[in-house]
Amino acid sequence: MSTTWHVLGAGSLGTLWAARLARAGLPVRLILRDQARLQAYQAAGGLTLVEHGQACVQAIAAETLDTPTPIKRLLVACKAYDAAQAVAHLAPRLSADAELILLQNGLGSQDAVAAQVPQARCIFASSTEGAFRDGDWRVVFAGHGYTWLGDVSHPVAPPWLDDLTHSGIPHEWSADILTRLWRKLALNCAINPLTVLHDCRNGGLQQHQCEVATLCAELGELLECCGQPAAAQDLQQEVERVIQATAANYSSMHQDVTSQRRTEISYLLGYACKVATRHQLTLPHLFQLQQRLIELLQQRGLPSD
Ligand code: NAD
Ligand code: KPL
Repeated sequence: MSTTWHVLGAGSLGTLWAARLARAGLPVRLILRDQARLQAYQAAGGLTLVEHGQACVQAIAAETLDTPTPIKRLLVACKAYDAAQAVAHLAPRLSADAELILLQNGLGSQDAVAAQVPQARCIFASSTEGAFRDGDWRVVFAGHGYTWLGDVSHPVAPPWLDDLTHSGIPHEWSADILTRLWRKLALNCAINPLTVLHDCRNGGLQQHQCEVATLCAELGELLECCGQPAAAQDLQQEVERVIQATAANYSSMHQDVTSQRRTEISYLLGYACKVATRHQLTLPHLFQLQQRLIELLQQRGLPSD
């Protein structure tokens, strides 16, 4: 009997995973905030996955945070700023051998979650897949990509990676998951805040090459200083490549600001600046970028943390 995949955070990425796992015949349960959300979900008749323009409804089982049954495998798909609190709520339900898979972008939230559940194995993930919701309980699979998973304190891959293979979730076990997360963080720091400040698509940054290059140099210095030289390698070239490859897209932070949603700034640029301060590094452009972004968020009435 397969272990049930409990999915905490029935948003874009969580439902994308849930829909594919359930489609492969694996046991999945969505964990919703409260009874009202559960009733709304049940009234909708399930979850709709839209892939290649085709919509498919699946009646995936759901429960609330307060359901008393134990949890052995938990996919945490909340935003970085919600993850630790949401997991703390579920801590009493976790079995002694529980495993958590943390899908959060950026850094900082993973340690905050792990601190809530010291007995559990926490597996970090970094994903280049893309999904968005185009309605309640509907998710659109927008960008095919890859998910790397790894465990900083235990290098052996878990056997349930086979579930991902059977579900068609492209993935790889990574011995250097922190390097992957740092590299993605650096890319996001070099691109996302500037797209917000210049109010442009990613491709618009081709008009701001000097600013991008200066940030890449400072981010490279930070990565070297905190023991991540591999994440610093050819950073500027990769940032330029991503800008070109995603020129027509708005960055996720730009989309959040446009939609008046809270950003994950504290787990991206905020985290980078915090680590730089800890290492007493002088990175004036990075700190100035953070200050400009915070001011813009405050002007828009959005949280700046
Ligand atoms: P989302 O906002 O669509 O989904 C998060 C969900 O968590 C929401 O439905 C929210 O209601 C729920 N939630 C928050 N607190 C909760 C609680 N206490 N109990 C129950 N549910 C709770 O976010 P997303 O876009 O799926 O992103 C999740 C994470 O994955 C982020 O860190 C993001 O950066 C990362 N990520 C997303 C994508 C993507 O394409 N969406 C791609 C790569 C990485
Ligand atoms: O991950 C991204 C995002 O928008 O969050 C890219 C496309 C790499 C830009 O930083």
